[in-house]
Amino acid sequence: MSNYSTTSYHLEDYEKNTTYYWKVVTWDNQGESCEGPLWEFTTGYNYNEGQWFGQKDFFYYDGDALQSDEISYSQWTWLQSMVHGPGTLSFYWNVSSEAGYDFLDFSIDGVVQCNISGNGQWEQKHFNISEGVHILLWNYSTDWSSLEGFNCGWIDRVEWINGTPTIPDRPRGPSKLIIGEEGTYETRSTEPHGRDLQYRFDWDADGSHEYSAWTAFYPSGENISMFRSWMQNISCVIKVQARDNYGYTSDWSEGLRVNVTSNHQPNAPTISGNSQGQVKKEYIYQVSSVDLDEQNVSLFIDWGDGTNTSWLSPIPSGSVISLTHAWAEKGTYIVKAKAKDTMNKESNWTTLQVTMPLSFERPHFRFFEWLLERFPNAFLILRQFLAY
Ligand SMILES: [Ca+2]
Ligand SMILES: [Ca+2]
Ligand SMILES: [Ca+2]
Repeated sequence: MSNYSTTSYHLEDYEKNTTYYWKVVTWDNQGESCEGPLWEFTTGYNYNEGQWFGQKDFFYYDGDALQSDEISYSQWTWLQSMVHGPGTLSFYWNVSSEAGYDFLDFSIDGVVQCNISGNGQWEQKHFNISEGVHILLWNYSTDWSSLEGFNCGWIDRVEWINGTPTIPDRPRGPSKLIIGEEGTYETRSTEPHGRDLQYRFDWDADGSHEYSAWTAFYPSGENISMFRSWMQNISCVIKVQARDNYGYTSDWSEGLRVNVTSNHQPNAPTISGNSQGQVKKEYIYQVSSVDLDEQNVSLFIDWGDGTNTSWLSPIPSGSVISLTHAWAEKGTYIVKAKAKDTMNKESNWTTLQVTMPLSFERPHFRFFEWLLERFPNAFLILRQFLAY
């Protein structure tokens, strides 16, 4: 049967002494599929043909339950199933029998785990099943005398939970990247039984899907990371899933949207500081550059006198660096500065003309100019001072 969207399936009629094989294949709406391990169970009977059957008169859940067939003294009737561990088994059971003499018991690989007898209540049992193939067997048996109650056992709501890895964390990493820039994306999942896990990413989970290869196996709960860069402008959602070595696969994680854009050159730097000064005296210049991609920037300053800073250590975009320089000889110099980002994309040059020494008037001369402007009536007097 196919195209079931529910998580349970009722098999109505069982043939006695028959082994049933079944396997669950799931697929999503993208056509990706995975399948669980092959299961089987066997209906049994003893020489008096006692067998288990489904009935709808007495049950714990969902309108039906398995019931052991009518048997007589010193007989038994059993139901067997095989599972591929690891996983967790749970079921409800009940019995109506001669207390202390006629039993319903449950065994794993031939070892009885528990039994019930008398007139019971529906009771749930849990078992953690270890790795590998295991035989589960429910058996109702009578002793040589006295049949009481309904003289049978019931089983209902048998559930098997694979050791499925938990859904991995949403990938952690940069949501903005530049073409060619590598992003590191980290995640983790845990496996209920502590077994190792491997991971794969879907680099385009809301688009055409692009699955990475499965990673190597890592311990359950350990952070893992994967690198990725894109070579074109793109906006995509990345997701991750985990898988154990039995092929049990988690659901996909929540997505992280990543926007990949072209790299912008840093802005031409700004330079502030004196444009005039005296030789052999140190002046402070402040330089900065902004990178639109918020990448760190390195600055390069050419002092125009044959010396330069070479590329300085990267600093955050927009932060200011202070540098001192002194010029040894008189002259006019063109100071130039440029910046580059972490992908070595360079800005345009910024220039600043610096004159050494300053060809300005002497200070006292400027003072008189100031006086002339402020007190024009003093002009004649001042002319005398200035020897006109
Ligand atoms: Ca049921
Ligand atoms: Ca008995
Ligand atoms: Ca940039």
